[in-house]
Amino acid sequence: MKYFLSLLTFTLLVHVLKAQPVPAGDENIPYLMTFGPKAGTSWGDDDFSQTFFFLIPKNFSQPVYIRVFDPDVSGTTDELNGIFDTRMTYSVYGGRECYSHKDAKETQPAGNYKSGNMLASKSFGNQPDYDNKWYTFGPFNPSEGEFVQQFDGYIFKVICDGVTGDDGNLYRFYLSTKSNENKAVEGANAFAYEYSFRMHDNPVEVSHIYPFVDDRTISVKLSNFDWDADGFIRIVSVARKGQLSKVSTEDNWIDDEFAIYDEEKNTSLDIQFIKRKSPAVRNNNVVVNVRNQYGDLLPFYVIPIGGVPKYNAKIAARPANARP
Ligand SMILES: [Ca+2]
Ligand SMILES: [Ca+2]
Ligand SMILES: [Ca+2]
Ligand SMILES: [Ca+2]
Repeated sequence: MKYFLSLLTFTLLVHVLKAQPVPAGDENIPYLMTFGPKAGTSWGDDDFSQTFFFLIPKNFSQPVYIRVFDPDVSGTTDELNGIFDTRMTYSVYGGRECYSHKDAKETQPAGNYKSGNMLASKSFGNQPDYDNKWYTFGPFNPSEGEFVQQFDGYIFKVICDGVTGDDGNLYRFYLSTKSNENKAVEGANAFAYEYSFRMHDNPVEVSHIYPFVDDRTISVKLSNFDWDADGFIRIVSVARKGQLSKVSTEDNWIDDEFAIYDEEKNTSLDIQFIKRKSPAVRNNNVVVNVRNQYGDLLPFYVIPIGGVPKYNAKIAARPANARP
């Protein structure tokens, strides 16, 4: 029994270290969520589109694959509205400006948000043969992405757009070195500037999003959409023990602005999404973004930069803009 337990622990540990799903382990977010465009926004998606960026370190030269779990809109994972009559298109972009174009880094699917070269695209609807299964895009040579100096690596963009219908598509990604299984790309990461996701149904589960605060940031505006009557949203950081944020209710946005402490620069914030204990809120879809004082969006890395921030009581927190 003891041997079995240690083997189990070891297996879990290896799994965690090797895992590179999107959403990732520390986020504890069950699924990304995108609705068909005929759905009312009260279902929890404000714009029927989700963009994710995948970052591959410069020195990684093997081909990569971008895999989608449950790409279809049917079955038990997805959110039924009447009958399943929804189509989603997933498109992979690389090349010049796939990341660096300003429209690619905004929250709305507007302007040239599909910038760059389309490398692959596929639509899925009510297709039970893809239910709870993986679909694989690729192989892609890392150099087909856009080289971005700031990241010292190549970036690919994946957009999931609701094309027709009114049902909710739940899905996940995995950046893999293999076409038929999930094998992590060493040193890779993924990030989004707006996160549309599904909360757990189980009230004990806490989901997390980790915006990275760079050294230019002196204040942020955290916005959330369609929180329903769920629990509360709390911000933890190296200098913040647990600050409650404002929560939206049904079908609306709410903003919460607060100053950044000097000690939080070049660290990630931990935005915690804590469920109401009773009665449990089920099928809660939420959208979140964070902007700095210039209106620029903060990236949410699935593997938080600097690790998950831990509050340190010894840090004498002062607002960044209070320093001479
Ligand atoms: Ca429907
Ligand atoms: Ca499905
Ligand atoms: Ca799905
Ligand atoms: Ca909701």
